[in-house]
Amino acid sequence: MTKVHYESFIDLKYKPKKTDVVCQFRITPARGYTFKEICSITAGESSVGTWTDISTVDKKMQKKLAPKVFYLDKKNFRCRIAYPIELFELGNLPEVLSSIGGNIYGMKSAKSLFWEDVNIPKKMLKSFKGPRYGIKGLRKKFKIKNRPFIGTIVKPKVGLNPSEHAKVAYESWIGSCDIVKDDENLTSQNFNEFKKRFLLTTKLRKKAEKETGMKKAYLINCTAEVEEMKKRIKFVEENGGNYIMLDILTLGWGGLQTARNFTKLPIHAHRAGHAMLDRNEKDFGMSMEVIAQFARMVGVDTLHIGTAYGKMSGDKEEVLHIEKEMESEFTKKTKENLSQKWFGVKPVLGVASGGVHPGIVDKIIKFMGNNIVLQAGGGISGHPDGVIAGAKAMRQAVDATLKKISLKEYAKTHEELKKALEKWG
Ligand code: CAP
Ligand code: MG
Repeated sequence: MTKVHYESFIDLKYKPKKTDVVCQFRITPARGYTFKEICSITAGESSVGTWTDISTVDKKMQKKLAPKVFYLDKKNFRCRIAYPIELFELGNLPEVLSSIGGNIYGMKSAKSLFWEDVNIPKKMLKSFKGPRYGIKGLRKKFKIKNRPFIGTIVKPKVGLNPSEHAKVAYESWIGSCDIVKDDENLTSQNFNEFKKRFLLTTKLRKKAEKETGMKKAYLINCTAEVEEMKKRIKFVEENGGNYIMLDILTLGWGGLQTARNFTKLPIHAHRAGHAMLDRNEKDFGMSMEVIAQFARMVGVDTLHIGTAYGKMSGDKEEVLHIEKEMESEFTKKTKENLSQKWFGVKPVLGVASGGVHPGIVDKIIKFMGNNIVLQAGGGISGHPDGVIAGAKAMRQAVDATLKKISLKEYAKTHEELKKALEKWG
């Protein structure tokens, strides 16, 4: 294999400018390369460089656009690269990701390469819209002061027809869920077409709002080819919808930007497929934290971030770290992480979902706090007494936790919770 020749982008004396995009990678070199070399190659391949010297280069422009590897931690195979803002087209996230997180993943010279963290400068943040509602805006819109939001996903994921779907949603709301959402793989299949599902479910949402006196949200999945997605969002807006849902990774960042520019409704971000990118830090990928930071920058209002106690991967440390990055105005630098100042970009409400049931509600609230959506699909539709009882059991688990009463104790006087604990522990 020809050893590639990149000019060096190493400058350990360099102090990043306020306008630089700073990225942290964990990189191990393939045989024949040193750690320092692979960090420099990564900087080159993700910006202005290629595998050989070229005759066409304008030295002055090259210098202006060249990134700097300013930090090397050989022990942990960690490096930090500062990219000049001029390298990027502001307001165009697909371009930013094609640059920083594009070709580098295919380089033979890297044995593993994981994009761990990013510090996004003000200039780039402000070239995107950010969340329209964020945590405060959602609490105001749905009149939920301090407690966690309670949500469900209509189950089974797919297979119900529109009226069966609407019935499950209605029962969830009557049982005191605030939020009902479609599953990530339900869009407009023949057995459950988008418009019919939306109209029937929205009619019952309004009925449930009247009967309970509480605001209710229906997160309909508008993921589709972008022009079709826009038509569906428009239909939702024109027919009394109050929220949309998108599978942001499969839709793509460009599509998400289009939706954020197009809709006035809150956007729920499902992260289907994220684990393909972020699950194996010792391999090739990018962290859920980086994904979450870009989702906040573009402008989602709710985002799945994990539970640590449910069925999906992601331990407490990771989930908490992402939650902090979604909620805070500023996260400080550590040995393992970059700082991030958000310059007023609204906080995103984290969604704790995946194998959630009343028996783990107290643990989740204890470590994630109240600024979350506690979302249970099977944990509500699987209740022995049905959906209404399942939703009530979730609400009772939240109430018990907020009143600092143990679930076991509270179950003595709350039948639905008792049944749920008997079934799932
Ligand atoms: C949960 C869920 C969500 C996952 C996604 C599912 O259903 O609807 O898609 O939470 O994972 O299909 O599995 P259950 P994450 O409540 O029945 O488990 O939140 O980690 O992105
Ligand atoms: Mg799902």
